[in-house]
Amino acid sequence: MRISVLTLFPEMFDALKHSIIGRALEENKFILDIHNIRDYSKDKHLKCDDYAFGGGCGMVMTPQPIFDCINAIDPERRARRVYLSPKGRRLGQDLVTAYAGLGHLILLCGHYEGVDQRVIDLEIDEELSIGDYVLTGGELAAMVVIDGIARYLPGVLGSEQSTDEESFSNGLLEYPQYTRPQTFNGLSVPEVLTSGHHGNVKKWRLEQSVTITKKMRKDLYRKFTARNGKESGKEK
Ligand code: 4H4
Repeated sequence: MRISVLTLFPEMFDALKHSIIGRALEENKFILDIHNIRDYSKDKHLKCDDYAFGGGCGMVMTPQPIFDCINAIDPERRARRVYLSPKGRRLGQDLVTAYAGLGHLILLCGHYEGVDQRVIDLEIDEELSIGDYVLTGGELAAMVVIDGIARYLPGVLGSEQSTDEESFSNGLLEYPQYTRPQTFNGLSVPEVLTSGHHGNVKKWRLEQSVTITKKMRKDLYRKFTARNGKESGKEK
């Protein structure tokens, strides 16, 4: 998979050179190319923003540099072209896994009040939001998308990690996790987890997941019980 990013601040993506994503990039598990929109500006001062027609506060990113940049990256228009924006479709596990199956994903990062609508109309397939708030730029949103996708790409998560039993994978939030020491500040690990009885561990984990989901995400809980016809686990 190739992910191409259009941004005015390419150096922000140095943050992805660390940890699991950094190793995956070094091992070519996926390709990430970062493009500076400003390199494509035909303005003599390399301007990439201007005042909004109709007035109002804030600047808008001009269409020409973005248009030329995205078409230099994807001249045959084969990539899925996504613009990070508060007006977009909400990112969820379904979209993350769908994007992970793409050959080439382009992420356009807006700034200021966003980008000129004409470049969205002409060059963008869909707008995507990571949440109902307005950020100073789309770069952090793009990194969230990249991180979420990368976890589903072959070879990125080691054999000791898996996307199988984590939050949202079965429609529930994940159960509590514990590690050594067995007692910490007077608090002990639930006995079932050290019992060696795998069936009881599995049952306890499901019960915990259902209880946590019921408490924290009624929406997910309702979908889960509707799918499973009853309350599975000893919800409190
Ligand atoms: C884009 C601000 C579009 C406002 C932006 C608009 C998010 C988000 C975000 C910098 C850019 C902001 N990106 N999820 N939330 N005029 N990006 O806030 O369309 O409202 O992804 S606008």
